[in-house]
Amino acid sequence: MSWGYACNNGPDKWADNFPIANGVRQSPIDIVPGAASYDAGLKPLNLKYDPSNCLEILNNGHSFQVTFADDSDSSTLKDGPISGTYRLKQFHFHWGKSDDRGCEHTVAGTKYPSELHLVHWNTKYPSFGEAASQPDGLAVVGVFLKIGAKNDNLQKVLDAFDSIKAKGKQTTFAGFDPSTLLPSCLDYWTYDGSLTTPPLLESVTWIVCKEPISVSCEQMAKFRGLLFSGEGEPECCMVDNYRPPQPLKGRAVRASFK
Ligand code: E5Z
Ligand code: ZN
Repeated sequence: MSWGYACNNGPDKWADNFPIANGVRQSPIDIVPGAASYDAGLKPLNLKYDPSNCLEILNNGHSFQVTFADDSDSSTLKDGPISGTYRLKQFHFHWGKSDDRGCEHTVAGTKYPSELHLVHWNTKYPSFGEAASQPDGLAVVGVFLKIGAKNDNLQKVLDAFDSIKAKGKQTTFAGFDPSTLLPSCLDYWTYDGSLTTPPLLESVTWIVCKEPISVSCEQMAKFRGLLFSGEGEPECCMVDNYRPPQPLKGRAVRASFK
């Protein structure tokens, strides 16, 4: 059986096939702001995204992702806690069945209804696939979503959902600027972690933004209309596709802000 988010194949079962689930730098974590240390040496994030790199939107059966052309340095993350140049590969979200849960990271136990992940890979490696198994291979920017005003930039993504309802469906999605999904303040926490889905590789420098972006209840309902299931299979709504916080195991969490 392949991994998922149900009782029989969900986060509690992942260690059966991916023993690294019990590793030393697993994600997500509960971020305790009072226990994070301000590091004056942490630089501001330097994000430059070219909307013409945006290619397609895909329901992969675990989430949906928007994929970018990553064969040049035109959409990159630099500075912040990392060295060198990381290219944007894709962004995706995790969310809950109801508005009281759905994020992966939590902040002193506080849960948000969703979390956005912008996934970048270190160009000192030849490809995303090779970077994904290196300790400094990936950098993921996490952004919390909180219930509030309708998000008109996010709506452009949601408007494509009719074409990707079932697992395996994809459609072209051109010209979208992912920087329109970032909060106005880019203060962040950072720590060394992992992919939050199998293969759970311990290759991610996590950069979690302090400031959430807004999403309306109606928009959250649209996320929950996607399906884990493929066309022709019994319909199973895509909800609760998040991993709960994992043990910190002595890791440092640093803050870019006081
Ligand atoms: N939720 S997340 O941001 O931590 C995240 C980001 C990216 C992935 C998973 C979770 C992801 N998964 C695909 C499988 C993978 O990219 O990571 N494979 C890596 C090795 C590989 C050849 C890929 N080898 N191609
Ligand atoms: Zn993710």
